[in-house]
Amino acid sequence: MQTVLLTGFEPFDNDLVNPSWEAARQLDGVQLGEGARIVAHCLPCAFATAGEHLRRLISELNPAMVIATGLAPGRSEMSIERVAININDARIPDNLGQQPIDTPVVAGGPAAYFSTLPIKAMVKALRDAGVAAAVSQTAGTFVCNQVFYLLQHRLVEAGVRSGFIHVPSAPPADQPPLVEALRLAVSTAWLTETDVRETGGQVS
Ligand code: PCA
Repeated sequence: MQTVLLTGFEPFDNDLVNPSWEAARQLDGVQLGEGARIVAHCLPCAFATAGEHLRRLISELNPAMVIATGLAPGRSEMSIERVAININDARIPDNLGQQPIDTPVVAGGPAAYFSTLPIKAMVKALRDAGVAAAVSQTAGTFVCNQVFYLLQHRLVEAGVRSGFIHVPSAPPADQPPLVEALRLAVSTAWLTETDVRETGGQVS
């Protein structure tokens, strides 16, 4: 049985819950086809500890795919992230009170990494199911981008597909619940070998 590691984040910025973890934890143990199942874990929202937590999970679980998720306050759609950048620039302190400004995620690392998930197929599957979704060209410069960058830095050469999804605070009332949207995004990622060719671009 293969493992798809799915992470969410603990609450931050004085919130009491983080919808990314509320959705991810409900998918713990869910089967993806015959050969794989989701294992869900929560990451701390702290620059100093999130990466180490993730590194430990990856070495313990040896996952065949990793999808990290976090909350994007103010966004109203599922954001399938395309790119992680090598910069920390925190607008607010993290949960340990740290607020790095313009520091690299990995000193000397490449400027950016791309998601290795089938991001267009994921957006299409979500939209077909009535979920507002889009390719996002930036995962920000806070802890989510840091985790996304560290994930890609570690796994791109290992050939393990990985990426990041930002979830909205709450989907509009006429849309499927977040947990169903996340289940669909994860299963599409797992089951899609070759991404679909469909624009996810923006002019501005
Ligand atoms: N969102 C933050 C960090 C944790 C989370 O859920 C971010 O977008 O960086």
